[in-house]
Amino acid sequence: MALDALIFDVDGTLADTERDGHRVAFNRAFAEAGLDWAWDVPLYGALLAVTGGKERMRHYVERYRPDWRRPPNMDELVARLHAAKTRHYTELLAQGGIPLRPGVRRLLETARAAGLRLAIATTTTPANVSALLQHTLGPDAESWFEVIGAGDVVPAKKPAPDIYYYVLERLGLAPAACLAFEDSENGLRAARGAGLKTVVTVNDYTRDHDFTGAAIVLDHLGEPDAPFSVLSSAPVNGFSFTSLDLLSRLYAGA
Ligand code: XBP
Ligand code: MG
Repeated sequence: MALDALIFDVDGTLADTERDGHRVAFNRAFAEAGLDWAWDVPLYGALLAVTGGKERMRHYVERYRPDWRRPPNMDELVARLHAAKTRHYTELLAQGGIPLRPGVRRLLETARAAGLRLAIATTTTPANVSALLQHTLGPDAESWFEVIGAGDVVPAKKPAPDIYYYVLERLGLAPAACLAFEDSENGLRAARGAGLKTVVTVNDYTRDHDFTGAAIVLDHLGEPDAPFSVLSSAPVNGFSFTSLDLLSRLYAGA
């Protein structure tokens, strides 16, 4: 079977969005609502174990604020806070504050030119994906991706494989025809759970995660003038950035 499609996670993979993007947006929404919830960098790193912003807020209250007096309708508060947070986050993206990670634009453009199909499988909210793609790749960038699987379209978020099954079904492809790109243990477990070979690029929040089962673990996708560092044992002799040739070898070998 040939490699037909590349399926990308968003947060932490296309761009380093969590520490200076989502986390800041959550804190702005909390302050706006008059809540004394403040997620500093280390706490947010711990909270990232729970994927999904709404689920993360519920987890925060249960795990860290047991004495906080819950309102009668917690679901309504969470939904309202999440809508505000998404507004703050998309505003941050519009200000150009979150660039793509190294090698992302290059790989997307090279893959498109070679006729590979592209898709997205993410836990974040669809509006966030649109804003990131438009503000980093341009107004028509969403059309580069045949399928964008995002947020609540599936009942269970990562590490459940649901979002990858959702994308594979809409691509009409078997997992064996695709490669996934992820940044976290939850993401790798979701992709592997759906049977996908997976390339991992780590970031400050995920560097120490368990990436057993990844086809390769890198610090980033690399550029011709900015070589990647290989953090796992993988046969990449002679490669210094993620070319289609390297991906084909990983695909064939993994
Ligand atoms: C990362 C997530 C998301 C974001 C916050 O998604 O788990 O929940 O942290 O976005 P992925 P929302 O790595 O799968 O792209 O608040 O919209 O959930
Ligand atoms: Mg991610």
